[in-house]
Amino acid sequence: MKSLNWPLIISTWNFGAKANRVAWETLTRGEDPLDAVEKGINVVEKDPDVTSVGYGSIPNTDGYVELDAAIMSGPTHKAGAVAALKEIATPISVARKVMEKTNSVLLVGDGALKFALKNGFKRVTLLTEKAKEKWLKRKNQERVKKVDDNHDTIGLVLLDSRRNIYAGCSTSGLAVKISGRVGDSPIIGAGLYVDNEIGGVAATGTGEQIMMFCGSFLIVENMRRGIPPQEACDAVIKRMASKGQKEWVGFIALNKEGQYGAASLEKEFPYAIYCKKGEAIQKSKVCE
Ligand code: SD4
Repeated sequence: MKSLNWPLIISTWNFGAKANRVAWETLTRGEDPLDAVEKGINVVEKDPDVTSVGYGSIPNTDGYVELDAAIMSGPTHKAGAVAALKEIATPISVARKVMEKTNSVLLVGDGALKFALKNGFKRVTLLTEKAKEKWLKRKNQERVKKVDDNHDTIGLVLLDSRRNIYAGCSTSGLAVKISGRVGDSPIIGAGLYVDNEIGGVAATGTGEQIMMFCGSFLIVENMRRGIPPQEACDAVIKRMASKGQKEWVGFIALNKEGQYGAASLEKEFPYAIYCKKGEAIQKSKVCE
């Protein structure tokens, strides 16, 4: 291969740029690539101005912030996830502990909180005044369908210098979701998926639709057939559209050669890339 396009990191949305920077610094310090994924995502989780991930997120119908997150390691083909987790600001870190310290993949609700506390995580009040105001405004509206920056998942896919692939995602889900609702993000194969021989994918958008198509898994399987990441994403969006699915979704994908792409339904979304050449924000390809 002529140009060695790795390490390479891609992340969803504009806030992905902050996550990428920290992930890149962590990686280039020689730390574990999983630390890079986790620390990158932590930055977005801890940012109170991001009201769709971690601390400061918009709560569910009952006024509680419930968080979903997952992490997956290519070399071990292991994953960990948490769903409907309350009172912990960094669910990606809890997901990693699930992966590394248990034989389980997914812990939910009270069990996930109990596990987090047992592993040294501190309880915090996740609801901020800003998020509460937004919640009050939206509470009586129908679920917001349009794409906006306040309402989305951080998904990060990383190809390291050894060409191993890792991915993580974290979200509070759809704003003002029904209490107990879990989206795609903690579901392996939906919100994210990694096959270390092929590539990695992460999703954003309406989780119900992503889950019903096993979206991230399907894109990796397309790439397995030799389809480049961009076309692999396009094909899944088109399949959704062909079945009359109209809720907004988006995917980012990265393969083992360091090729990447992103596609979304009807409306573009920004995603952030970071590699040796520098960093950039790009727009997803819109498919219908
Ligand atoms: C979910 N996929 O829970 C997440 C939310 C999201 O744009 O990314 N919304 O369905």
